[in-house]
Amino acid sequence: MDNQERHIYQQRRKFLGGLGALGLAAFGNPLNAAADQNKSIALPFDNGERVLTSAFPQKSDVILLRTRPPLIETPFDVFDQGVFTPNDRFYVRWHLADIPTAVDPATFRLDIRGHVNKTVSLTLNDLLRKFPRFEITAVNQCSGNSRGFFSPRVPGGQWANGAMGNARWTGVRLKDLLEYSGVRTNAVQVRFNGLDAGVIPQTPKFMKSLAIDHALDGEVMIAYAMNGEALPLLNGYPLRLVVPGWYATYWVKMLHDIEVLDKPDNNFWTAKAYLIPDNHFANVHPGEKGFKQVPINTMLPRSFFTNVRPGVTFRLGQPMEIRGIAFGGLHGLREVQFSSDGGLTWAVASLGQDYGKYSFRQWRAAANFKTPGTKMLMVRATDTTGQMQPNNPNWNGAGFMRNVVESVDVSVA
Ligand SMILES: Nc1nc2c(c(=O)[nH]1)N[C@H]1C(S)=C(S)[C@@H](COP(=O)(O)O)O[C@H]1N2
Ligand SMILES: [Mo]
Repeated sequence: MDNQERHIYQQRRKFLGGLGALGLAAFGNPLNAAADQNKSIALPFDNGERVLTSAFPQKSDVILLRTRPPLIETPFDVFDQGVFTPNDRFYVRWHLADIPTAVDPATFRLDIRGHVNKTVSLTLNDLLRKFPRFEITAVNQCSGNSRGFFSPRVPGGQWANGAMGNARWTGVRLKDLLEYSGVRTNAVQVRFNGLDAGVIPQTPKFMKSLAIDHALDGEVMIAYAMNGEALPLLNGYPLRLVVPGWYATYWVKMLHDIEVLDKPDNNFWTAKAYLIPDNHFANVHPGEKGFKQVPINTMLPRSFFTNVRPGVTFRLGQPMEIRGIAFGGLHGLREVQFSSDGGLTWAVASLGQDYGKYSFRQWRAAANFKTPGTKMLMVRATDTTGQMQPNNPNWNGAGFMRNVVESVDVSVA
């Protein structure tokens, strides 16, 4: 067992040690947290100055984008420390401002209704006792991760690359719950609803739907734990949907209501929001109009440097380890390649432990510069279908699905 595994194992033991892990849920005034003005961080684009805050419940040293509803980003150095993103550093994104500041695990119910044979209302204990435990490691990435790098700039949360995180999710398969309730033959979609709401009643509830076959694929799950502990409130306590390989907009938090539908969901958040240009990289020209749009769906491969910052100086002739993280998106990761000469030549990076096809994976490569000057380091990932990250960035008005090859300029002296 390496250190990371041991840590997870201990966390898991702690979790298995008692249902007490699900028994927390009251916080004082968490959602109006004021920033701790002492620490700040500069994200690498114009207007990227941000405050680091520990004022939100169960969160420490995270990047504040917006207080209410919360938008908080993971500082990128966290990703150098391991492939599991700690819960207290994990990014947070909510659309609506009326978020419960406490959820009582004793009275909480998860309802399953609609086109089912029997309507059910499950307690957290039911989930723990009546259904097999299911676990998967998967990357949770916001559709708008890296939006701040779009050129020309686009409106929306100005994230750098930290609107993502990787965790081991524990809970139950959605399939098991739907089969328990009994899906009727004419079902087409399943809709998920959380406990959050807008401040005025006219605001549409945040609900997302999945096709029935997807919902029943045996991988889509309902998590009650993240990295071996109850979900932090802001990451969806007590339950959230986990949709491996799909953008996080589908990962409905504080999930309390599942409705099986016999016609396609027409609600705002499924039918009108989170649409992308209907082409592989969600790519159009600024100003382009009249193109077909479809709901955002599966994630593309990405790779990042975690131990090299732009502008650092490397010693001439001194071997250096370059490392980072990568993931395959919907399909697993096949390979990561590294270039230390601006993409003229590429070497295959070595990969760290494999925690499954939806997980982050660490990569490592060696660099040894023989000439001084400015060098461009690049990294690119290929998934198991042979799909590689593109050389040119995509663009769309919502700033979704960035996955361009990452590069960083360093100097050698
Ligand atoms: N109930 C609810 N679930 C939600 C959202 C929301 O606004 N309300 N936002 C979604 C979006 S767009 C993202 S990116 C992820 C963020 O997950 P996290 O806050 O746990 O990182 O939650 C998803 N689930
Ligand atoms: Mo998102």
